[in-house]
Amino acid sequence: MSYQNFSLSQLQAIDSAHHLHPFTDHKELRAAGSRVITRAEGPYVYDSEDNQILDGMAGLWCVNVGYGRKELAQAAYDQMQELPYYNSFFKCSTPSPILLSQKLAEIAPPNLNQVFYGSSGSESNDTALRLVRHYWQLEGKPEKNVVISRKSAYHGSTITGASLGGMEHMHKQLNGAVPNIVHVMAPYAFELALPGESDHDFGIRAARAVEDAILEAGPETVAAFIGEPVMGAGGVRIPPESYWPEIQRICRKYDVLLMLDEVITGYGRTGNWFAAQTMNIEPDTMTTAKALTSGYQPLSALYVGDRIASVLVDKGGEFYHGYTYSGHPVACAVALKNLEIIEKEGLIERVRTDTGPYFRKTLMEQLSGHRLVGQVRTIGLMGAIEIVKDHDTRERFKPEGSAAMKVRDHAIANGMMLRATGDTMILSPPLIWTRETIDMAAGRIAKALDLAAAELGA
Ligand code: PXG
Repeated sequence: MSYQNFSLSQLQAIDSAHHLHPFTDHKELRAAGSRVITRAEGPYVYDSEDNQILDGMAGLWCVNVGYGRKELAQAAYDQMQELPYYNSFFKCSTPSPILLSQKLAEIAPPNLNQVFYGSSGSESNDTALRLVRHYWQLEGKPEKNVVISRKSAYHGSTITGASLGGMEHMHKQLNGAVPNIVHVMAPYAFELALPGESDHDFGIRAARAVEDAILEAGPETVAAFIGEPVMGAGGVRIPPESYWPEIQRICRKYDVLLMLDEVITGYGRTGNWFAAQTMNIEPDTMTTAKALTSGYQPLSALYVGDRIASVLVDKGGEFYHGYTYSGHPVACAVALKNLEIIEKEGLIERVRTDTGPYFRKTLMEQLSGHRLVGQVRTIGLMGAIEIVKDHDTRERFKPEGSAAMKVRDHAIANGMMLRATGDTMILSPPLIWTRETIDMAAGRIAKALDLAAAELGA
């Protein structure tokens, strides 16, 4: 691409004139001008001014094998040459989604053996809801169509995704969400645990909020519960160990399906292929996207459990649902190669046994005592740093989110890409990070915290 013929200010002007960005206040963006990222290699991204930035977010929770993987480019090139596109409708198929489906069944929890493809997490969550409602109709229980979700959940940005999610500001803009979706408290002990309440007790209480919602709606009307194993965009909210077993028990008791959203946690992030394995969860559907291709191609896969799949196949007739790009051959070829790289390089085991524990130890030792830090928590290679005004009382700065934004700005200026959500700093780096990369990141974040503290007068 010949963007080199354009100066940064020219690119910014064109961006402002024609490009509407996701989740962006455009007046603000256009006043400041966008940061233009032009290339990337390994764990680093580079902007148009050739600043090297260590990418603590793996793009947007997706580039698990890091940047610059020639094998993935080659897999896409080869597939494009041979067969760039053909559909999977009308009794057709193509080899790469066929082989990918087999691979996905092999790495998934035992009762998940079939997949339905889309191009994004939002699309696959739409498919999941369609399928769950269809399932209960096929079972002769059409009245079972309420879904329980959680506040602050993120399940995508289409109307279905935003409705399933629990972001109030998103609901407001919908001006009419998908009906029959109920949101209960999130398992977020840092803000919601009662004084003196143990982590275990809080986890049980947060899970019982789901049971209360089921009883309030009437179990005969509740189709499913949906949740991210670890809430990602909501702020890497890691539930207490007691939470998921209790959710599983409650779902079984009331015959409520369990829809797991592993769009962020899937493909190695928590030290296993899926968080379902890390946390021993047995879902009926499992949504995945992002790291399935390490973000090199847009692709999502909804895993459909045996219980739903067998009814769909035996009794369902035609399922009136699907996308032009369901099972896209190029995206699926890249996914296959990506999974091969993850396996060949032992990235998941490395997260589980080495870099994950080292990540936790390093962030705890170097950051958790900082005066701006209220809590550090990690699981695998994802982590959160809570920004507070007072380390002991956990009082926040006002207005909400302003302090974390300062930390973020200093971090980026010091070569460290981080994300802030509210007053929570988030890290979700590529799985190729080594102990040295973790040390480098911790040093840069500590420096950003010091600079922000000085600016905030804390
Ligand atoms: N489920 C979960 C758990 C997600 O994190 C989606 C579904 C939707 O996926 P698509 O591919 O439709 O975007 C996501 C996406 C952020 C951020 O700011 C997070 C996501 C997307 C964009 C921004 O952390 N997660």
